[in-house]
Amino acid sequence: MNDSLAWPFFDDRHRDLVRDLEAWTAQRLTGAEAGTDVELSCRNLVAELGAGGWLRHCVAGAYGGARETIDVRSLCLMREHLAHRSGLADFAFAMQGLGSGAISLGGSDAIKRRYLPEVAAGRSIAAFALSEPEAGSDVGALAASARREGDDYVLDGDKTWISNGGIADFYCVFARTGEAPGTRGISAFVVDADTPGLAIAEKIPVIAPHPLATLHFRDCRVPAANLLGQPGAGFKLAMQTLDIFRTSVAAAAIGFARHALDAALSRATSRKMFGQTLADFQLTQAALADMATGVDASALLTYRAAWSRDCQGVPATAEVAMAKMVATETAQQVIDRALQIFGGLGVKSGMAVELLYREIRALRIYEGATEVQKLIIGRQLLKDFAAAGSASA
Ligand code: COS
Repeated sequence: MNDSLAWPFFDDRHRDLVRDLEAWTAQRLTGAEAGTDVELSCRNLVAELGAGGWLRHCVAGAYGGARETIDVRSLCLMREHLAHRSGLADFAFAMQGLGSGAISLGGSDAIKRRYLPEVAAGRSIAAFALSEPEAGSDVGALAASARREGDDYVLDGDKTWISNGGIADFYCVFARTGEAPGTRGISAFVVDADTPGLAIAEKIPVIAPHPLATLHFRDCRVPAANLLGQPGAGFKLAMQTLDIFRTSVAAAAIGFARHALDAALSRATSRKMFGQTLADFQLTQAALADMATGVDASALLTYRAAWSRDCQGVPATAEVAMAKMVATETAQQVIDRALQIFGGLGVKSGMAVELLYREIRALRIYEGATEVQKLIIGRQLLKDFAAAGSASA
């Protein structure tokens, strides 16, 4: 079948990047990287990815990055490839980008110089602190506050489901500064992990382990220079960051799904049953066809969204939402189907499909649940329809 790297979304540098990453992962990601201490494993992976030069793709060129601006197609290809190999390596890579994204997009030159080269080198671990116990999908309802006192802001409130919580060296935190109600009264700040008043309240264990925590901010004082972007513009900064990284979540889902499809093909062609192999049954062939078609459809949507951003200069929010929704939902189905092809062996702890089955689930929820993506797509359609109507009237 057609190699997706030959698609017109990509340049030779993308093909070279994947080839080089493949060589690196074959040597470095042997399965041992996901040890029993997930925090330690993650720290090690960030350091390794940094030393290998891969994290340079998470930041802009002037601050230690690989290219002038973040190239979303590169991010996506890398996540697809890393996720195929190791969910934890993909996580470690992606969180460096998501966690520093608001700095790349909104930080002052001084803040960028201070944080981004360390992120790119893997010497500093980043985290994105947006969600709260009562504000997940409805970000505009967030309650954490930041009040101005002289040259500082003082933060109070709770953040939860924070990836890299507990191991991060800094957090990009979104808090209410009150310029206006709702989404127009939120600002973003970079907060060093050792700032007095910031505490890790709880580590959260999940079905596919990775560092995750609830944070408390109590009279947590940060310099006003740590403000990212304009006061009151934090919601838009969060959404712009997610426009980049949601596309890469779709790519990670494709990596998981491709891994499951490879495993299913290998199992189907080797498993003997009723005097033939599993792959000889038309039912199996139909399942494989559905899986492969779903993976390709997901990849086409994902790389269209990435290409739109890189080459058309548009945020492509609705296209990103389509990609995230379809790729994560499809990957769940593909992995479930692969597990079924493995039969009882599929649910045995430690089997690749069993790991993938646990790994994929959160992607349909984090960085905007499928239902939020539908809302974004539906609203954009109605907006376009109204604009077309008023233009033709
Ligand atoms: N880029 C730039 N600006 C954006 C934007 C984007 N992608 N999306 C929305 N905005 C702007 C809007 O244009 C609007 O601007 P004005 O105030 O100037 O009119 C403002 O932001 C508010 O937008 P909107 O009215 O759409 O906000 P809602 O409160 O209705 O929220 C959703 C919209 C639900 C889409 C948003 O809250 C969301 O994405 N929720 C999921 C959050 C999430 O992913 N959480 C996971 C965190 S990481 S694990």
